[in-house]
This record gives sequence, structure tokens and C-alpha cells, in this order.
Amino acid sequence: MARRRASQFLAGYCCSQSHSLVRRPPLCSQEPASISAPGLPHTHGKATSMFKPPSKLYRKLNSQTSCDIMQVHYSRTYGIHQRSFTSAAINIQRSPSFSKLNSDDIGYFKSMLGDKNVVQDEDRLSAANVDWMRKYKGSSQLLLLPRNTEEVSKILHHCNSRHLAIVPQGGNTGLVGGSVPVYDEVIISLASMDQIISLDKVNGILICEAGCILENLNSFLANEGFIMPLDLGAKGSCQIGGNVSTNAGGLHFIRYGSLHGNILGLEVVLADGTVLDMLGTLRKDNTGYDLKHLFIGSEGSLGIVTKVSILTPPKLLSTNLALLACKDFLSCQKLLLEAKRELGEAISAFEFMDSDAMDMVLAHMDGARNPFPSSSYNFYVLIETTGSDESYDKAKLEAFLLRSMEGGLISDGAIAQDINQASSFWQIREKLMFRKAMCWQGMSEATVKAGAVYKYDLSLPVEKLYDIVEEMRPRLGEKAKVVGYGHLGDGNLHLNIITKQYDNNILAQIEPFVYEWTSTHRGSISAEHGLGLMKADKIHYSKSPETVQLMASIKKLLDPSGILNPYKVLPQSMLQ
Ligand code: FAD
Ligand code: 2HG
Ligand code: ZN
Repeated sequence: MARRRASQFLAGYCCSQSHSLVRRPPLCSQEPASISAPGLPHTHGKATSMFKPPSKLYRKLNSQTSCDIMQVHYSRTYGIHQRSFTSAAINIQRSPSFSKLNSDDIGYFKSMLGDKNVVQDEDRLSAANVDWMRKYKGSSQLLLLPRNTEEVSKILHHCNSRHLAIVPQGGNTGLVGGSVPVYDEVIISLASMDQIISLDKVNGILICEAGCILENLNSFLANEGFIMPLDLGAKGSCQIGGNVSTNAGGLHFIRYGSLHGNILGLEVVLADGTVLDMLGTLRKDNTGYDLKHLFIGSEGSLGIVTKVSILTPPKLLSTNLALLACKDFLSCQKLLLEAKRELGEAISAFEFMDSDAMDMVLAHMDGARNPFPSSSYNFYVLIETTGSDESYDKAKLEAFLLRSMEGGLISDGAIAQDINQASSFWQIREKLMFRKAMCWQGMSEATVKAGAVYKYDLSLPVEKLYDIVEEMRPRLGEKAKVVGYGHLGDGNLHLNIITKQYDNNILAQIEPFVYEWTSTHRGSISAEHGLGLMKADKIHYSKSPETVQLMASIKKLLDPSGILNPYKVLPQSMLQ
């Protein structure tokens, strides 16, 4: 392609019709506009033409079965390389205070919920017993599907009086082993509670049941001129109740902030069946303690969320997306600072990935193409801006990118010109997760073998954020591929360590080092995924002893028999 002046390459795209910027299979009709500054080589970022829609992959994955405790093996049926982290692996004993299910319990549930909502079918149970990563596997014999709050209340009342442990389950896309049983806990799925209750179009307040799937809510809102204030790769399966219970962050956190700010009210059922009506719709309400916040991010350990009232921002008409290449992490950092200064509130996402992450996507994704084929770069950044004035927004982003190129912060870049190109850029970022999912799916033996993933979700000061990746690499040497990506705009690193197979020696080189390092740098060992089972006994790396003690007291107060999602979030030793 002939070299052109930078200004000719720059173009944005507008979502002013019915599109939302959700990830759809791209049909790239045109090349994205590349950006080029005087004196810098021009390459045109080719939009990848490639991926299949992701949304229903989770369910398929989770419908596979069986793995042995503490053993690495290949499933004959599916060719899955998996390892189960059950109770034996994490050194937790089944609490002797819990009863075992009996036929009277089943009879009671059937009489209350109807036979079809009391699931004992082996296939459905095995799907619900294993998590999305296929790392954690329980042995529950019962899955319940309540249809309303009253049924949730009756289930909990019964389980509490019988000392039957339970695990609330949403879309089962959690990444820390929180959504599946450890032993034989009864699984309470919110999937049948998926009604939208109301939308206040004057104030942009949505009230819905907890089992609504995030993507469905967003589609509903798009037609009404609103959006959900959060967006994540699991949106096709995760539920709003699960999002609230994990305090999910995601791609638009930088713009719309935490669910602690966006959730206006909740309805929650406590362990003894008491229904707490906190389903307010007010922006301001300082009457006493704001108890809903206890349940946001408590991972089902304090109550079951049954209804949600949430603030939904207006859907803005123009969205622009740029995929940029940077020579080093310092340039990414400076770019973030400059972007905040110059684009300010227009930024709706600021994501980064390192070259190893990009290489993984390119190597393992069908049809994936390098957006910058003529050179290799160390880092890639995605900047999305959203506003209400198409030509102004576009011009602002273009001007910013040109200045950044001239200043040497950006080495190469491309701006998506239409929704399909934007989609293909986003898919590169999102496929980082899917690539690993595909390990489990098992494309070929070689890929399967490259499929053990250790995931860490760290919150760190931006200037320190990439140091842990660089320290981890020599520590693990050839045995592991260490990649870093994440929500740079929020100071959230997703450190992923990929090895041929799970290995306790490798794990011992990663942990507790990664937690100690994070703690030393005053970071958090869970930025957005929660603690679940994976990090329940690691909480002290991020919280003081007094704070953890108070948390344990609150847990005991609200759930004295400890039936709600046992073994998760807090160290077991503090709750006995
Ligand atoms: P589940 O996985 O079913 O449950 C998660 C936890 O919440 C469990 O402890 C469960 O017991 C509890 N729970 C679920 N529903 C309820 C309820 N109604 N009441 C009480 N407790 C409940 N997370 C992010 O934060 N940001 C991301 O960008 C992100 N991207 C992801 C991308 C992919 C591809 C995948 C697979 C996961 C991603 N996640 C991300 C993690 C996950 O999707 C989120 O944690 C999500 O909020 C979980 O929702 P869920 O409905 O699947 O909950
Ligand atoms: C994301 O941002 C998710 O894509 C998953 O939070 C992070 O893959 C991960 O470790
Ligand atoms: Zn994330």
C-alpha cells in the first residue's frame, strides 16, 4: 500500500445505528486505518478475519466430565488435559458439622420446586460440579433450580435447619473455584430467575432477577438507549447475580467504575431464609449502614442475591477503537497518563497485552492474523473512546494518537473503521482467555499438552505492574511461558503462566512468591476475580489480621452454621 499522509489514514467508526460494541464474528470488508507519523514507517494493521462467536462455549466446556483427584491425565472421551483441585489438593477436610442429604430432603425439595427443578441427572450434575477452567471439581448429588425468591428462601430455611451446605451458582464462569462445590454441597442455580422487572427510563435504573445473563440485559437495554455499566468476555454466560457476588470489573471499569458505585439496591436471602429487601433505587441514601455493600463481592458466602437494581448509563452514539503497538512498558504507562489527561472521560477501555500474549493468540487461533505483520513489538494497547459527537470524538482521538506517535509513545497503530474491525481487535484481547479454553477443549495433542494455566489476577500500582512478569520469567526459565495482559487503565494485571502440564514443583516456584511480591508492593492478590477456593487461605496477603477477623465475625453472624459456600473466601481455620 502506498504511503499516505497520516491524516488520510485516520478514521473512526460510529455505532450510531443499532450496534453495540459487542464481540461479533468480524467480516472485515475494509482494512482498518493505520496511523503513521512523519518519520515513522507506515504499516497498515490488517484486521483479522477470523473468530467464531464465543458466547456459548462455556456451557459446552462445562458439560464435559471426570477427572481424578491430584492426577494429571487425558480424558479419553474429550482429549482434555485437566487436573482436579478438589479438597485433597487444597488440604481441606469436609466439615463434620454438615449433614448428608437424605430422601426426605429430596422429597421436600420436589414437593416445593416440582420434580424437574430438582436435578439428580448425572450429566447435568457433572457439568455443574466442575468450573470453567476445569480445575476445580466437586461431587454434589443435587442441583436445585428455584424460580423465585420465595423458593430460594424455603430452600435456605430447610438447608439451614438441616445443616446442609450449599453453593450458589450463576453462569459458572468464575475463575477461582468459587462457583462449584468442594464436596457434596447442594448447588443452587439462579438460572431460572431471569426476569427483567422494570426499567426506569428517566433515571436509567434497571431492576431484574439475579439469573439474568449479562449479554441479554445489555441487548435489552440497547433497544431502550442504555447499556450495562460492565462488560466482560464471559458476558454470554455470566449472570448479573454472579457479577454482583464477585464484584466483577471487566473492560469498561475505567469508565463506569465499580459495581459498588453502580448497584443501587439488592434483594438477598440470608442463610436462615430471611429475605432482606434492600432493593432501593436511590442514588443517595445515608440512612444507617449501607448493607448491600457487604454482599457485593462476597462470593455467595453471606447470602444469595435474588434481585438487583442497577444504574445503567445512556448508550452513546460514537465509539472509536485503536489498536496500538508500543516499544516498552514505560511507553504504555506514559500513554495511559497522556490519554487520561487528553481524552479524559471519553476513555471507555484501556487494555494492554505483551508480545507473548499476542503471539499466543496468533499461534493458536484459527485465522488470526497479525495486525502489524511487518514488525514485531513488545506491547500492544487497545484504547476505546465513547462519546456523543462522532466527528468531535474521532478528531480528538486522532489528534491524540498523532501526538503520541510523534512523541514516540506509539510505534505503530490502527484505528478500526467499522464495527467488524472493532470486533476483530477486541477478539484478539478476548481470545487470550479462549486460547486457554481451547487447551482444555483439546485441538491437537501438542496444543493440549501446552495447556496447563496458572492464573493470577493482581492489582498493582501501574508503574510496578509489569515487573512481576519480568521477574517470573527467569525464575521459571524454559519450563513456562509467562504472559501479561489486562486492564492497564485500572492497574489490573492478569499474569498467566502456561506450562505443559500441572506440576507441583513449578507451583512451588510460583507460590507463595507471587503473593509475597504483590503484598510487598502493596498490591491486591485479587483485583477482580475474587478469592473463591483458590485463595481463601491467602487473604492475609492483602488484608490485615484485624480486618480478616472482622470479616470472619460478620460471616459467623450472618451464617452461624456456615452453610453458605463453605471453604471459600476466608480461611477455614477462622470459621470453626
Ligand atoms: P459464577 O461463576 O457462577 O459464581 C461466581 C461466584 O459468585 C461464586 O462464588 C458463586 O457462589 C457466587 N454467586 C453466583 N451467583 C450468585 C448469587 N446470585 N448470589 C450469591 N452468590 C452468587 N471477571 C472479571 O471481573 N472481569 C473480567 O474481565 C472477566 N472476564 C472473564 C472472561 C472469561 C472468558 C471468563 C470465563 C471469565 C471472566 N471473568 C471476569 C470471571 C467471571 O466471568 C466473573 O467473575 C463473573 O462475574 C462470574 O459470574 P457468574 O454468573 O458466572 O458467577
Ligand atoms: C479478562 O480480563 C479476564 O480477560 C480473565 O478477567 C483474565 O485470563 C485472565 O487471567
Ligand atoms: Zn480481567
